[in-house]
Amino acid sequence: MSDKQPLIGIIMGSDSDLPTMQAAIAVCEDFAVECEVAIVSAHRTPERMVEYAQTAHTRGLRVIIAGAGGAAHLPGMVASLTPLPVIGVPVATRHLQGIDSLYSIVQMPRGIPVATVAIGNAQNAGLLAVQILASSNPELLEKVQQYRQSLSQSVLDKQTKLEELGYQKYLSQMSSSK
Ligand code: RP5
Repeated sequence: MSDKQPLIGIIMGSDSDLPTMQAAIAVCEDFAVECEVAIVSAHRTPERMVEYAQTAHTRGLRVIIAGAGGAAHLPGMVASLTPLPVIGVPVATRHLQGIDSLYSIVQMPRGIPVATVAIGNAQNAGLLAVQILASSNPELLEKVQQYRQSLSQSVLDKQTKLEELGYQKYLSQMSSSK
C-alpha cells in the first residue's frame, strides 16, 4: 500500500472519542494502510456527515470506521448514506458504560448493516477494516497471517513463562508491571 490515497476513513462524533479511536489508527499505521481521521458529528454537524458519507467512495475510501458514544447515530446514519462497509465502534460513556452506544449502533434495520465491534474495541475495528482490504490484496493478506501467528506465539510464550515461574511469581510480575 505505497500510495498516499487514504483507504480507510476513521471518523468519530467528538474529540472525546479520540482516546478510544486511536487504537484503530494505530492498526492502520502498523499495517501501513493509509487512513484519514476526522471528527464528524451526526448531531452537531449533520450536513458535514452527509457530505462526508456521500463522497467517501468517490474520494477513494474503501471502508469507514465510525466511533460514537451515547446516542450513537453516526455509524448507522453514515451506513445509510454510503455504499461502503461501515464498522461501528461503541464508545464507553460515563453513565451507561457504553451499553447505550452498543445498542444504538448494533440494532440496525434490515438492509443497512453496520459491523459492530465490542464496546471500546477500536483495535478490532481497525483489524476488520484491514482484513476487508486484505481480501483483495495478497500482500496485505500475508501481513494479516503474520499478525495472527504473532498472536499465537504471544500466548505460547506466556504458557512457557507460566510453567517456568509458577502462578504466584507470574501474578506478582503481572501486578508489578502495571
Ligand atoms: C457523541 O457524544 C460522541 O460520539 C461522544 O461519544 C459523545 C459525547 O461527546 P462530547 O460531549 O464529549 O463532545 O456524539
